[in-house]
Amino acid sequence: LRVTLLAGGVGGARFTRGLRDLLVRRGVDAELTVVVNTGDDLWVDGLRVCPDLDTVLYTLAGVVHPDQGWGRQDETLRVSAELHAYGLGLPWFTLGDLDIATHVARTAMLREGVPLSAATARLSARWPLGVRLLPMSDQEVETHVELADGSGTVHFEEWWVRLRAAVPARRFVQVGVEDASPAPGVLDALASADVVLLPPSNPVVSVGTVLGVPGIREAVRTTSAPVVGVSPILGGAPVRGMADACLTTVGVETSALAVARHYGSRRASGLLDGWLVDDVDAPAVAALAADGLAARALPLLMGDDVGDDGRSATDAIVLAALDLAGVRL
Ligand code: GDP
Ligand code: FO1
Ligand code: CA
Repeated sequence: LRVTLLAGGVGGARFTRGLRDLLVRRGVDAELTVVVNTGDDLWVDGLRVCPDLDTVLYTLAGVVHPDQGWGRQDETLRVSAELHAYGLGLPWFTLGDLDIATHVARTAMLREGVPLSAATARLSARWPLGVRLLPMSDQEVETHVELADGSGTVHFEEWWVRLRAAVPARRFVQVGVEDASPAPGVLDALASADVVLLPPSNPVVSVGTVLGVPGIREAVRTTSAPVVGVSPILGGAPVRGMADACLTTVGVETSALAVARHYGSRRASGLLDGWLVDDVDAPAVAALAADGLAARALPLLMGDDVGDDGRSATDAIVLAALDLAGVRL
């Protein structure tokens, strides 16, 4: 079973981990590929930091900080403290010691001319991930945010982390995207997939950014595989983070139905064949069916506690997504 996912950070990472673990437990021979957003990437003191790639990497490796959802568990901040003493670092962006080692390793490879996709493969090789991690592109693409109050433009991470998305965004700009191309393996992973999944990820600055790389949207549209997404919006609000602020900027209502319509039904030159919504959004199912989308409502909070049926909430979401795609395990 070949499954290709388009993902951002925490939501995409947790879903992919659940999918991988379920397929392993059921003995399904699977080839999983995650195409990860790199629009959040930034340079800090000469180091290339790739928040979403690292979140997926650490989550699949089992070394992610469990509460934060990003960064390493058992992290220390000695290097950052030393950098701050030199007047370096970003006061609003926490980089732990173990995490910095990843950025040093990656940057060393990039400076030798190794493309990001190959550097990511080498970082991944350290752990038995059971998933192929691909950056959306080897070229640098950065999401910048034009502030609505006219005070200027900031990097997406500064808007999200320092400003907590509290200053409305007028526009998101994907700097460098026109000159970017999909990383090696991305188009093939979409074309040759049996199933394409959009896990719960930010529809604008994670999945939207991946789809913005020339060629990727078309590859999702034209793959022979069914394309099924999981709503990151439950009952009119994101589960975590400020995706509502991002949706407002692009003129999309913060609802499971509006996000599905934003992606569009493949029958109407959109991307989706199926869409999972939470039980609280069950009334959207009929509206989605009228749009030509297979939809189902079930609890969409990804929890790992196992119930009486031996399944976790994440397992049930993964199984429902595969089921909508016509794969019964
Ligand atoms: P980020 O890069 O860390 O912000 O992560 P993503 O791009 O993967 O986006 C996270 C999105 O996933 C947010 O919009 C959340 O609302 C959503 N999300 C997080 N946890 C859950 C969950 O348990 N269930 C669902 N359905 N969505 C979730
Ligand atoms: N998120 C924060 O809220 N605060 C941080 O200081 C922070 C640092 C950070 C460092 C490395 C990394 O890989 C991720 C980091 N994140 C941090 C998480 C992350 O960048 C954002 O939550 C997402 O990119 C938003 O989509
Ligand atoms: Ca992110």
